[in-house]
Parts: sequence; structure tokens; C-alpha cells
Amino acid sequence: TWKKFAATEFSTKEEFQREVVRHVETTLARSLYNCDELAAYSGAALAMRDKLIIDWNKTQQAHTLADQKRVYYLSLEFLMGRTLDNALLNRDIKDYAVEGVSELGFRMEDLIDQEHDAALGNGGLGRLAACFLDSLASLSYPAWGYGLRYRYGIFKQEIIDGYQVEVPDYWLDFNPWEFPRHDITVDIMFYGYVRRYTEDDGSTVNIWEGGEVVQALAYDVPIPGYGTSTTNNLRLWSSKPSTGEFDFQKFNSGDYESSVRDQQRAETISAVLYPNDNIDVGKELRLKQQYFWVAASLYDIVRRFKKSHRAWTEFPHQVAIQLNDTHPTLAIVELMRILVDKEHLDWDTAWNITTETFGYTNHTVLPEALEKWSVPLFQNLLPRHLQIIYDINLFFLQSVERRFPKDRELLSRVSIIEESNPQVIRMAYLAIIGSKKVNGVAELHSDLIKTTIFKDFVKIFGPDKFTNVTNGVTPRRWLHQANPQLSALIKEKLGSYDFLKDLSLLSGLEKFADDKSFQKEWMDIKFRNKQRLAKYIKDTTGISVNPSALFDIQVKRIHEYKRQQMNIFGVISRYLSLKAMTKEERAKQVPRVSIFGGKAAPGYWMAKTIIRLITAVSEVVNNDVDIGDLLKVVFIEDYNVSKAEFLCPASDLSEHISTAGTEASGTSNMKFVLNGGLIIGTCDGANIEITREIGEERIFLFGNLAEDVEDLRHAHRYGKTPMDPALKEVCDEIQKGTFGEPGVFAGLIHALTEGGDYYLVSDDFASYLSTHKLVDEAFKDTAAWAHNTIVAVSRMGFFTSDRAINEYADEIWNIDPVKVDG
Ligand code: 26V
Repeated sequence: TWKKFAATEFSTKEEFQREVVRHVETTLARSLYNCDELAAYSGAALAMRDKLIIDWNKTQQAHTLADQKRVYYLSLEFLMGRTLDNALLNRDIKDYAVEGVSELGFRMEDLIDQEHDAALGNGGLGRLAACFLDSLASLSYPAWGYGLRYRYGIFKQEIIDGYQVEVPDYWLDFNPWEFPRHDITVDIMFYGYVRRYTEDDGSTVNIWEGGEVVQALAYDVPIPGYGTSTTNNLRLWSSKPSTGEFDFQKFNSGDYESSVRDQQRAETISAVLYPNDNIDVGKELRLKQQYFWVAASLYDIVRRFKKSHRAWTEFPHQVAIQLNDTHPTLAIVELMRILVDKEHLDWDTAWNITTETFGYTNHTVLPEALEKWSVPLFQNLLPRHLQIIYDINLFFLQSVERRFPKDRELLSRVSIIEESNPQVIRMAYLAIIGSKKVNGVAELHSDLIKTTIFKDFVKIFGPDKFTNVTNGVTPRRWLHQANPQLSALIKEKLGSYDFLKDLSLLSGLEKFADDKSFQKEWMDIKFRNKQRLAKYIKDTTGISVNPSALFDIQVKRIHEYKRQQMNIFGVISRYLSLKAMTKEERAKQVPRVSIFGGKAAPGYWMAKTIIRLITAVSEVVNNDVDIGDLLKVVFIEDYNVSKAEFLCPASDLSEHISTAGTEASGTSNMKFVLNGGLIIGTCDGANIEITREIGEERIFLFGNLAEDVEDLRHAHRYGKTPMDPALKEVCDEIQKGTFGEPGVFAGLIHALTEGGDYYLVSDDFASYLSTHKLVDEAFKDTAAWAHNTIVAVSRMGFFTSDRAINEYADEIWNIDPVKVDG
């Protein structure tokens, strides 16, 4: 009956219009006659939000009633992108919303384009968290995400004179997708000291007291599932000064300045997302962010559990907590502190509860990305937590000593505390020891962590603790929303949109792979997506590209291990070959557009140099009249989720060319293939499983294997590897000044020579170039290309994040879906 009273429900075009107009006129206090696109977007978003919040309430009620085990996904990053389009599509009301706003005189694309990306993440790890939230809701799992509400998301990238410049991303001006919960606050303490005393019964109690207190305020973001009423919650914490009397006293006594300083110090905690991807810097503020978020989330989770009045031992039957990388590992320590210091459970009972509750996902093997905290820094900020870590370590090392007596080396290798100067806490080891399951994110990666960085722990805990869950992407955003024409064509062939819920149904496309008229429709859609990208490139950079050329795209964070430098060296090599050709030879070449995009961490000088080389090459090549349309080079500024949404559908070829063994999974590789592009890649991350699924004749693999990397590096160190001749030519050309002052690029050349070519660019260069030649040949045969992309798409079912989430639910979390009546 509540439905009757829900004034904001709408299920027709007219009702949607009415709600949009109502919000424009009343919520926004604007007249319809001076309603611009931003106001119209805002009205549409508020109308959509009302609908979501009704389903959100229903879902939370159903979950409380069902009283089943829930999963909490703890991630410092959620790279959500835009919400309006996604919500309209997930709720299947896009069609009448489009009509509705068009009668009001607007085009829905223009309104959608007004929305600011929610960019609370760096790259793969944060976007994976967002895909997982979509799948959790779409599969009706009772799940919450917990994160930080950064005032500034990942910086906006501008390219000025060919260089990256970072601009702050203030995104909260108008954000209709969040609800502040002024009643949900938690006081979080830092610093202080530990007071130890003996109770009457003789037991010792440790109390952490006397520190600085900051308040966490909850903001809730509704997460709508596709084809279900389930609308889950993403809770983001914002930091504020605590409302304790102390501040008021200062303020009242006229000490305004110090009171304002306190306020700023508190608000700084959730002010900004650290813009590093795959590199650990170890700053105190980052540790403060981690504890602030973990402590608030655990307080919330424990409060919810306590409402059910169950015994503590049932906690792991009601609660699963997934650690997205090591960033929330303090949750293990905080739960121990709650159970032992506050709830007075004995250590062993508390430890059993804790280790049954957590799961840890590792996302990288790069040593420079493994989190380590200096003991003195940690001791000062979280004194009681350090004691608990020492105790966890002591009991762990004692158990190892019992199983492997007299192996001093083993003990020092697996100790949570590394005996360096200063000592450091190895967060990954703590995460492993405190979790029930540890997983990698693609098969090769999960094998590598077992045989390299975590080898000793496999020996100690046995192999069953370690498992693989290959990443996936949500087909709702990455097919249906990003590529509506392709999605509609697939629906026409398969008879329904059921493939969006069960992506394995794509296999039904394979029988049309040789159907000429289907191939034509398929390639026409690709062409239109390329035209759209060509227009965007023209409008934003002034560069004209031919949409019939082969579009070759590499978009991801800029990092030496991802080898954008190899790509641009390859482009230079192609340029040199074209220059050396006769007119007749040139006429036979396949025209190419090499498109790059991605952010460099602000302090990562080498990555910034790579960007500068790409822009320098583009200035030279694009203006060379000998070359014309045969080669264009484009750097897309400020690559983000909403740009990925129009880049993925517009590729013929995308590049996933990391040094073998370095890219844990990659997820854009999946998005590009799902949108009818082929890939050139190394035997790394999920490329390997993509190959297995789609067939090796449909992927351009090249380069050395992970198992050979160590020997190759060794050879470089002892000066036994001459540089690849084609790469030598490229370096000579750079040093001649063809792309401007060569000193600018000296670091890149140095890395290949004296630097020992750690990422093996030279070793892979010949096979990289020859594989690009194969790509050119293959692209000439349009029918075969169409066939291969259709077959590839038909075999991509495995890479849905729904499959990944079902694996986590069954193998790690032990949770079941909850039906929510719609
Ligand atoms: C690490 C650190 C270290 C401490 C400082 C801040 C910070 C921020 C981000 C990270 C990155 C963690 C690793 C990561 O992003 N891995 C990526 O995860 C993707 C999803 O599993 C995967 O597809 C990519 O291959 C992998 O690089």
C-alpha cells in the first residue's frame, strides 16, 4: 500500500516529464523558460534519484527482514563515472525519458553530457570496484560498499605545450546521487597512548585514550541493479571536526584561529584521493585516511550485527568483509581491538572470528606497490593497533616455528615486521595472515603470487587458502550503455536483452559470423562509432583523422610497465618506414590512427616524459605532408570513465602490451573485445584467458613470456644484450632532434641503455613490430576481420563481472541472493 503514497513513482513518459518539471521549478527554483541543459539534467537526475531511493528503501527493508549474511566491499577507490544514463538503462526507462526530455526541447545525450564523472579512483582497481557493485546489485546480493567521500577525485589532466598539467577535480558542486546521513556519525580517534591496567579478576585490559578525535559522517549512494528492484548502498565517509565540547570551548573563548585550524585538519582527511597507481609513497595522511575509513566502516558493520543480538561467534555467519587490496588491512586489527578491548572476548576466540570474516584480493605483484608502513609513524598514530599487530605477529611466528622448527630464515622472511631501518609493517602479510582466503585477479597473476611474493605463505597455510577469481566487467555499462547500437543489434539477433543478465548467451551470435548482411551491419556500427570519435578528436584537438583508417588505441594509466613508450617507439618506427617508401609503396599501406590516453601520477617523472614524447611525435607526424592520412597520432586529454565509454566502441585494435608478468589482469582488454575490437597484447594478465576463450587466431600476441623475464633482465645487467636494431634507429632519430630538443627524452633513452631496460622494450620490439605488420595484413580482409570480431564477441561471456561476483559469493563469501519484491 505504501506505493500509493509514493508520489515520485513514474512509469510513463508523461509522469517522467512531470517529475522533471516539478524538480526544475521547485527543487531548483528555476522557471522552465530559462531552463538550460544543466538545469534540465539536474531535473532529470533528481527525478531518477527519487525513483532509486524508493527501491533503495525497499531493498534495505527486505535485507533486514531476510537477516542473511551480507558482504561488505571495502575499497579506497570507486571509479563510478556518470550515473544518470546507467540508472535509466538499469531501470529500463531510458526510452521514455528520451522522449520525455525531447518534448521539453532537449536531447538526452546533451543532458547526460552535463554530468560530472564521479572519479574517486585511479584506474583498474577502482573501476573494478564499480563494476562489482553493479553486479552485486544486478544479482540481488545483499552487499554494501564502503569508501571515502573525497572532496577532490583524481585530478583533471590538461595538456599544455605537450606536457601534463594537473588541475583539481572539485566534483561536489551539484551531486544529486548522494544522501548525507546527518544522524550517522562515528567519532574516530588518532594518536594518544595506551593505558594498561589489571581488572579485579586478574585479567589485563588495554585502553587506547587521549588522542585527537575526528568525526566521520556517512553519505549514501544508491546502486541500482539491472532488471531488478535491488538497489544496494555505497556508503562513503566524510571527515568533520568532532562536535566534542572541546572545540566549542575554544571557539567561545575567542580562539577562533585554532578552532578553524582544527576544523581544517579534520576535513583534510577526506579531502583528496592520492593520485598514485601502483606505487606506495607511505605518507601519514594516507594512513590516517585508511584508519578513518576502516574504523568508521567497522563501527557501522558491528552496530548492524549487534542489533540481531546474536552470539559473537556467529559474526562470520552474518558478515563477510572483502579487502580490495591491502589499503583496508587495518580492518583486521580494528576488529581485533573491538572484540578484545571493548567486547572483552579472549584473544583466540576473537582471532577465529576475525580470520573467518575477511578475504583479501591482491591486485599487483610490483614490489614498489606493496604497502609498507614505517613502525615509528604507525606507533605515533595508532599505538594500540601496533601492539595488536605485534601480538598477531608473535602468535603467527610461534605457530610457524612449531611447524618448521629452527628455520630462522623462514621466520624473518614471513614476519609482518621487516627488520629494516626504520622497521616497516608489511601490510600484505598482515592481510594474508588475517584472512580466510587470498585471491589474485587472473590465472597467471594468481599463480605468480603463489610462486613468488607469497610463496612462503603457501607453504605455511597450504595451497587452498589461495585462489583465483578472474576479473570481469559489467556488460550493462560497457556494452549496453557505451555501445547502444551494438547492443540493439545483438538483441535483434538473439531475440531479447537476456544476454545482459547472462552474458554466456552471446554464444548465440557465432552462427551469424559469416552472414554477409550481419557483418555489414556489425561493421557499419563500428564505423559510426569511429566517426563519432573522429568528430570528438577534431573538435577537441583540431586533428583530422580518417574514420576508415585502422584505429589503434592504448588508454590506461601511464606506467613504464604498461609500456606506452614501446607503443610510441613503434609509431616512430612506422613513421620512419613510411618516410623511406616511394609514393607507390606508400599507396599500398594501411592508414592508421594511433590514439593514446591516460594520466601520469604527478610525481612520476618518467611517465610524464612518455606523455611528452607522444605529443611531440604527434606534432611532427600529423603535420608531415608526405604522410597525410597514412599515420596520425592523437593524445586524448583527461582520459576517464566517460571517455572510455566512447573510446572502447571505436577501436579496431587496442594495445595491452605490459611486460609479461606485470599486469595483474587488465580490464579494458575485456571492454575492447566486447565492443568488437581485436587486441595486440603480451602473454600477461587476463590476455591469456581472453586468448583461451576467443581462440588464438583472433588475438595478436607477441613478446617474451613471464617465465623468461628474469633471465632477460639478468642478461641486460651483465651487458650481454645489444639493442634491437629497429629500436636503435628510433633512438637515433629522437637524439637527432626530429621530435624537438632531445635532452627532454634523455631519461627514456637512458632507461633502455644504462638503465638495463628493466621492462624489456628492446627484447620485445622486433616481435612487436612484426605483429603490427600482421595486423595491417589482417585489416585488409574486411570480411575476415568482421568474422573474427563477431566470433570473439560471441565468446566473451566469461568476462562479465557477474561471473566474477558469483565466484566470490560461492567460494569466498558464502552468501546468497535476497529477493526484493518490485
Ligand atoms: C596501489 C597503491 C599503493 C599505495 C598508495 C596508493 C595506491 C593506489 C593504488 C594502488 C594500485 C593497486 C594495484 C592496482 O590498481 N592494480 C590493478 O588492478 C586491476 C583490477 O584488478 C587490474 O586489472 C590491473 O591489472 C592492476 O594493475
